[in-house]
Amino acid sequence: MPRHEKIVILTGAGLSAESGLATFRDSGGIWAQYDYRDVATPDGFQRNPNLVYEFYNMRRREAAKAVPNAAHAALARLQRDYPGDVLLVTQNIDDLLEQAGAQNLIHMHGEMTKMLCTHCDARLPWAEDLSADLACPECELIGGMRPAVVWFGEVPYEMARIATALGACDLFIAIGTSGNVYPAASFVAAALEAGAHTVELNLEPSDTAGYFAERLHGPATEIVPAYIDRLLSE
Ligand code: BV8
Repeated sequence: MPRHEKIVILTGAGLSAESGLATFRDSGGIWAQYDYRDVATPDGFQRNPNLVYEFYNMRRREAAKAVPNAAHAALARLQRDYPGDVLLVTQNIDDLLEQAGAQNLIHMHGEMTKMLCTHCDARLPWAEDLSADLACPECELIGGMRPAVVWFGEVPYEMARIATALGACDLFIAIGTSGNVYPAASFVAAALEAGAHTVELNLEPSDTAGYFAERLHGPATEIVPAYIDRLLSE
């Protein structure tokens, strides 16, 4: 009988930092270079679509050069080898967890390698640059293609499935997230409500560190494999 039957793991930009992908709120991070209202809101896209296309095209090209790090690999290993259920909920829009072999995975803020057509709602894989002059492969209309990501003010994906998993979990782990963005930052409170043990694995204490029963700080490529080795040896 595993020590924990249902594990929910929330990950953020800090998980991909050591793969070379910028985080948002660290010094020199993405929000130090761009105002989120210009590039991560529907209004921003309305106002200046080309800036938003370029913002995601640049990040998609960066992500295409990145490879999974030891923390991504450890999470895939946990899913493969742990006898209990392990659900990964990521705020990240890169596909490094999939590349590492993770399966049971929800991208609650969407994926940069998928496009969404604002004319017909088609959501399709799209690894190339996006621009205003492209025709949707589904409805063939031009000018409606946007990254299939969740901007501020938009509803994150699979919230019902996440809420159900949080309500039933007995271990909740947050990795590489600053606890600034809702509803993801409220997941630890839901896990506590469900009676789960809560663990923060982060470079430094997050804004929600106080909610966690256990906190380990350090680079994800060190503390995540170590913690997962512990879980697998219990
Ligand atoms: C919603 C897009 C309703 C994709 C992102 C006013 C108007 C409208 C909404 C609001 C409002 N006021 C508040 C809100 C809610 C808003 C919100 O939370 N705002 C905040 C800023 C106050 N949220 C929303 O709008 C959300 N939608 O509320 O809809 C609703 C709610 C519930 C149910 C139904 C409907 C939508 C939020 C999604 C926004 N989209 N990105 C993209 O471009 O990537 S947000 C952006 O922040 C990314 O998705 C990112 O993943 C996310 C969270 O950031 P983190 O991942 O935590 O990254 P960060 O840089 O902050 O932290 C990195 C951490 O890693 C740090 O702690 C650092 O120490 C650590 N670290 C660094 N290096 C390492 C490391 N750790 C370990 N190892 C390392 N090497």
